[in-house]
Amino acid sequence: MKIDLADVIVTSPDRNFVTLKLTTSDGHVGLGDATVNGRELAVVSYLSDHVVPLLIGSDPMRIEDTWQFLYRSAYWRRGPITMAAIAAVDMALWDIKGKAAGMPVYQLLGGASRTGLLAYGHASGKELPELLDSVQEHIELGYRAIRIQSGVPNLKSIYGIASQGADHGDAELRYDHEPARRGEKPVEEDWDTRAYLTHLPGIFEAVRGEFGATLPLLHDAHHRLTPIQAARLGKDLEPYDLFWLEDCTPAENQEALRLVRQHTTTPLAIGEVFNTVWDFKDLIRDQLIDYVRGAVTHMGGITALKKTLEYAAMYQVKSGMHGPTDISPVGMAAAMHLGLAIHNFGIQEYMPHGARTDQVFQQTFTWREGLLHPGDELGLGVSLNVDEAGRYPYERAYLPYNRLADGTVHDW
Ligand code: EZ4
Ligand code: CO
Repeated sequence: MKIDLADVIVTSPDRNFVTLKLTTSDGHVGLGDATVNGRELAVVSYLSDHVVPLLIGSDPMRIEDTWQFLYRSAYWRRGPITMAAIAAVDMALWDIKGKAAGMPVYQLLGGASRTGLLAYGHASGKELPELLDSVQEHIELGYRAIRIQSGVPNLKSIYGIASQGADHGDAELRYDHEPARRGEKPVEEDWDTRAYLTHLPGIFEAVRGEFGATLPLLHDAHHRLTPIQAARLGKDLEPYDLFWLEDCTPAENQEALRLVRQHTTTPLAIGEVFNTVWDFKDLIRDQLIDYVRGAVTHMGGITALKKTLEYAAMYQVKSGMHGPTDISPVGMAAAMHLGLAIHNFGIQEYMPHGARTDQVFQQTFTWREGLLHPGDELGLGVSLNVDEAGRYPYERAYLPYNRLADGTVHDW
């Protein structure tokens, strides 16, 4: 069997997605997600200009060898664009191997270690009543774990608040709080760490007061804090027993987490922007985190994330794979197959895609009683309707960014 065709498909049903489609000489089709939110066309070029010519004629069964070849032969290693491109190839090859073997991918990875994947959803509100309604809605949707994001007094627009979509004229689009906005320039948002740190503990107190002590609650600080600010937040949130505090400091400096860890027992999750095991190595080895947020799409594929998670398992660190709507249905399926198979699964982030996205990508996963399951179709279980995809050409879109009151650019 050989790879005959490699197509890079860009489509923008509810948002931009980049998908690699490999077709083999035996007629098997494999799909891989290569979406990097706000920088999609860079991955398109990396794939079409540099990777596709290397794949044509090669053996699709050699997943590990292809990964090592693409990683090492480029000479220039790591980075989000490179690793998303490698991830797409890797996913597509697992998809093909599953179809050729007559099995869903999770079977190739060792089989199911559980009946389904605990998933968390995103509740948010500009003000407390809107947030409490949103938590209630998520409970009714079946979520058994819920992320809590709140507006902050005097800040107009911040990360993670779904209802702000309407403020930017996108009410009809299901961006929710996954806020890459179509347009020529990124939307500017505002930030004030002091106001946030003062406000947030009261929000958690109110949510616990309303919904009780047992519901697992999560929070994303989205890289905006210094280590000592993050340490204070972790301590202040201890009475509310968080499942995790996510991305409390910028991810580049692994050492920052040591200071946070010394001060708080609030569990820590990090790594949605990481690309390789090297970004996680010290954090795992020194037991500075509890959950690995890496996505299959951004960590170089199933092959690479599986190795990272097996390393994490030695330190009782669990998976918490990134699952916003900018991970395509193909990337989500890959996450579900991997999460079902590994022993140290923790939780899966899950936001439903929009209706147009579901028309472009036919999915076969199930969502029952708060648990996800990738289904038992062969391979990853996702197919792509190329004609439907073609109805939604790429539209320029950027993630927002932050400025402080004095105009200084801040982490978003
Ligand atoms: O901001 O996926 O935990 N989830 C997140 C996401 C990220 C977006 C960036 O593309 O932090 O909402
Ligand atoms: Co996050």
